[in-house]
Formats: sequence, structure tokens, C-alpha cells
Amino acid sequence: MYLPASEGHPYAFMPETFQKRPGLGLRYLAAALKACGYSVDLLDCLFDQERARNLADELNACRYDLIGFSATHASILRVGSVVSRLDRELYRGRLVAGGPATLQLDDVFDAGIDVAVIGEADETIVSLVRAYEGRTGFDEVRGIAFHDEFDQRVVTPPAAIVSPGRLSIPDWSVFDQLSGDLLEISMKRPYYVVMASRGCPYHCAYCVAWKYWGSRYRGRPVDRVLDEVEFLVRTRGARYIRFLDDVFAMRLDWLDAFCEGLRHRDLRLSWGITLHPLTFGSDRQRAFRMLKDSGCKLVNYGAQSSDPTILRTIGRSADEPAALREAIPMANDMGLATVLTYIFGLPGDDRDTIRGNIEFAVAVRPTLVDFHPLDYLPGSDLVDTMPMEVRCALTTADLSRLCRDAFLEFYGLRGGALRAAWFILRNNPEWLAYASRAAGVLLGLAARRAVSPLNRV
Ligand code: B12
Ligand SMILES: C[S@@+](CC[C@H](N)C(=O)[O-])C[C@H]1O[C@@H](n2cnc3c(N)ncnc32)[C@H](O)[C@@H]1O
Ligand code: SF4
Repeated sequence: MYLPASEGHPYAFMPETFQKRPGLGLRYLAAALKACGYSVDLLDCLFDQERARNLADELNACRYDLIGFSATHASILRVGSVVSRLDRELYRGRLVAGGPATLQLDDVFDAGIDVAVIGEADETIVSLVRAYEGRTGFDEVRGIAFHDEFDQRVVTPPAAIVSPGRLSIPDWSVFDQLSGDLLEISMKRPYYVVMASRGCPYHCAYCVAWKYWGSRYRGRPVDRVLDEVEFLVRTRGARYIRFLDDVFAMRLDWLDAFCEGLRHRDLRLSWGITLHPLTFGSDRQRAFRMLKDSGCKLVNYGAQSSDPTILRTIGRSADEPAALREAIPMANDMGLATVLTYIFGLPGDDRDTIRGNIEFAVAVRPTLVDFHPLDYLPGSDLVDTMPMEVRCALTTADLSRLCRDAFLEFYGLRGGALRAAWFILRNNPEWLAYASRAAGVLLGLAARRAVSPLNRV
């Protein structure tokens, strides 16, 4: 099952209200298990606080043989609270967890989990279920951690990397038609997600993607990705696909074949991607043209900072701002929506460097910009190996205020809202209908808060 971030986790309302990107990992696991004849229920509460609160009752009633939680550092406490209300006799030894939270095994076991599956689990999950059936020993399953009969922690050798060509099509039999990321102004419904590669070759100090998935970029064969897209379009009615790759299409020949394949198969859909500022280098113009001509509507870049010293400290390149200065106007001119994301509170950040980020964004004019505070991720170099002295001196409250002020300045005073509105009206007016529904939810939340007795304390 998927759970929302733990109650009180900062910014949890963002994914729950706006960024309803359906989870993908468990759908791969469901497909792998079903292909071996096991029956699987996917309980998706990623954006459903209410159901998550009552989940233990649901699980106790269903009497499953095995329960698997997908967890991040943000949701692992929530896993613990569900586990604490499960029928202990029924579920003793049968609780499994996977996902990036397994970078912190202590927290996973503190949550009451019996077996942690570390890293990609598309093949490990089947081996683990076979161990539960008594067909092999648990110590023969690679890529897991558990406690033996002497309560000693056993961590088995890492599982072999799953060959990108062997991944099956995720199981989408459970799907919420209201899925979609409102921060993606090009999005349409039905909105699906696909991952065309695994692994990230960059080594950003604040991020765990490369630690968790490994630094070797593993692009999936073009035809397999096209088969998945075709399935989503023809069988599930997908009108928009968000590619979740940390960096989409590291190789131009891959992109060329992919875009050509979309046209050849006559797959008319809109899609969006994430790029790194240095992606495509001097071939950028050609790459943007291919993207645009084959339905890509939005490119999102992690800008992180415009300060060269900060960029170097966090393991990025000081050449990135110059690359973005070229890329953003080029993509804008071709009619792609452009998004820059900034992190406030990186090592070396102060009010001046943060001002520098705002000025940079105003100057290069992306369609959207996102300013958000740094999240200290367990497992990242910033948390695990870099000295505390490098950390930014601004407080969490300062950073939240600075993000809010940056939004107000970029979208209000400096005209960003008008530019975004113009893009939406020209390219995707149906976004307004999606947004008005979310605005209703937000107003409801605000009203409930206003009348809550807590406000009168
Ligand atoms: C899309 C995405 C989202 C989406 C969907 C999340 C989801 N759970 O699928 C949304 C927008 C909701 C989201 C929200 C958040 N996210 Co996010 N997200 C991603 C992103 C970009 C892709 C996830 C994905 O689909 N990967 C591909 C699939 C195939 O992998 P997977 O889901 O991890 O599953 C595989 C394995 O992990 C494993 N597995 C996963 N679950 C389970 C469960 C069991 C039982 C087993 C056996 C195995 C297993 O098997 C799967 C197949 O191999 C990742 C970055 C990345 N590269 O993964 C960040 C990432 C997961 N997010 C991250 C963060 C920080 C967040 C937020 C806290 C952001 C915020 N401030 O709100 C929230 C947390 C929400 C929550 N409920 O916990 C971090 C997690 C760091 C950590 N140490 O936990 C990541 C790694 C990015 C980063 N900066 O490093 N996110
Ligand atoms: C999964 S990353 C993909 C971006 C792209 N790979 C790049 O870096 O150019 C999406 C965004 O999440 C944000 N992010 C990653 N780790 C973060 C952290 N520890 N705290 C805050 N934001 C983070 C960054 O702004 C990043 O651009
Ligand atoms: S921030 Fe982006 S480029 Fe850097 S390691 Fe994470 S996913 Fe890779």
C-alpha cells in the first residue's frame, strides 16, 4: 500500500492537493506478482488521509497473507502508526516495506516492519514471496534485511540490477481518474506516469535518487517504453503521460528513436519530462524540436541555485546557470512550457544568494518556477557525510517565508502569473477546470481551519 506523508510533515498538502501523481513502483510489483499467479490488492492512499487513518481496520478485516508498505522518509512514521493498530497475532512476521525509506533501516524496523526490501524490487518481491512459502530460506533472497531468530539483523547481498529490458508493464487496474499534477500546466486527464530509465549519473549532495537507484543510467529499450505508452493510450485512454525519469533521455539517439516511434505508432498524446540543465548540450535546439513535434508540452529543470559556489558545493556544475540562460528562452520560443525548481537553504545560501535565484528566474522567464525549502534527506551526502558547519544558517521558518515571498514576487510583482495564465489560455484551457476543483478543496480546508476550535486556543 501507499500512504500519504506522516501527519504534520511540512508541505504534505502539496502532493495531496496539487501533485496527485499516481505511484508507479507498487504497480510494477503487482504486475510481477500477478504474472506468477499471486493475487494482489493495491491499496492506494497516497493522497487519501481519511482512508489512511482507518487503514488498519481495513487490513485487519481482509486477513492478507502479506502486507507491503511503500515508504519514504516522509511516510515511515505513518507506516508505524498503521502497524501499531494491526492485529498482531494475524500479521506477526508478515509486514514488508520497500522504497527510499529503506535507506534508514533503523526507522523501518522501529516502525514495526519485519522485512525491508532494499532498492528496486521487481524481481526480489517474487523471491521474497517464495521464501514466505518456504520454497527457499530468507537468507537466500538478495536485497533484503530482517532479524534472525537471535534477533540479529541480517542484510543479504544486494540484488542484481534488474535488466531494463525485462521490466513488465505496470498493473494499472487500480487507478484514480482524478490523478494529475496541477503544477504541470500542460496536464490533461486521464494522467499516467511512466519511467523510461532508472539511475542518475549526477551526484547531488542533497538528493538520494542516485544513492537509491545507483549512478549508472539505465535507459529502457525504446520499443518497450513505446509498448507501455501504447498500452496506456489505447487501453487506458491516457491523454497525458508524465515521465518520472530523474533525467529524461540522456542520449539523443534514444530520444530520436522514441519520438519517431510515437509518430510511427500514431500515438497522439501530450507529455512532460524532467531534464538536467546540461542535458543535450550543443544539440539542444534539435532535441527541443523533436520533443515539441512529438507531443511533449513541458520541460522541467532542476535549477537548484544560480550561485556557482553553491552549485559546486552541492556537487553540481557552475556551468548550469549559463546552460539554462540558453535553454529556457529556446524552449519558450518553441512553445514548450518551462519549469525551474529552486531549493532554498542549500549550503552557502543566505538572503543574497536567494535574491540571486529570484533575479535569475525573472531574467530567464520560465513559464513556471518553484521555490521550496531544502529537505534534509537521510541517506544523502548532505546528511550522512558533509560536516554540519556547511549547513545554511537560515531557520526553517525563515526559509518558508523566503519561499512564500519569492513566489509572491515572481508571480505577482514581476508578472509571472500573467505569463503562466497566457500560456494556459493559449495551450491548455482545460487546466482551469481542474484547478477550480482544487481551489474548491483548498477553500474548504481553509474554512474548516477557520472554524476549528484549535484556532481559538
Ligand atoms: C514521483 C515521485 C513522487 C510522487 C509519487 C510518490 C510515490 N510514492 O510514488 C509524489 C508527488 C506524490 C511524491 C511525493 C513526495 N516525494 Co517523491 N519522488 C517521486 C520520484 C521522482 C519518482 C518515484 C517513482 O515512481 N520511482 C519509480 C518507481 C519504479 O520506483 P519506486 O516507487 O521507488 O518503487 C520501486 C522500489 O523503490 C521498490 N519499492 C517501492 N515501494 C515498495 C514497497 C514494497 C513492499 C517493496 C517490497 C518494494 C517497494 O520497488 C519498486 C520497483 O522497483 C522519486 C525519485 C526517484 N527517482 O524515485 C521521488 C522521491 C521518492 N520523493 C522524495 C520525496 C522527499 C518526496 C516528498 C517528501 C516531497 C514533499 N516534500 O512532499 C513526498 C513524500 C510523499 C509520501 N507519501 O511519502 C524522495 C524520497 C527521499 C527519501 N529518503 O525517502 C525521492 C527519492 C526524490 C529525492 N529527492 O531524492 N514523490
Ligand atoms: C527528482 S529531482 C529531478 C531534477 C533533475 N534531476 C535535476 O536535478 O536537474 C526534482 C526536484 O526535487 C527537488 N529536490 C531533490 N532533493 C531535494 C531535497 N533534499 N530538498 C528539497 N528539494 C529537493 C529538486 O529541486 C529537484 O530539482
Ligand atoms: S537532483 Fe536530479 S540530477 Fe541531482 S542526483 Fe537528484 S535526480 Fe540526479
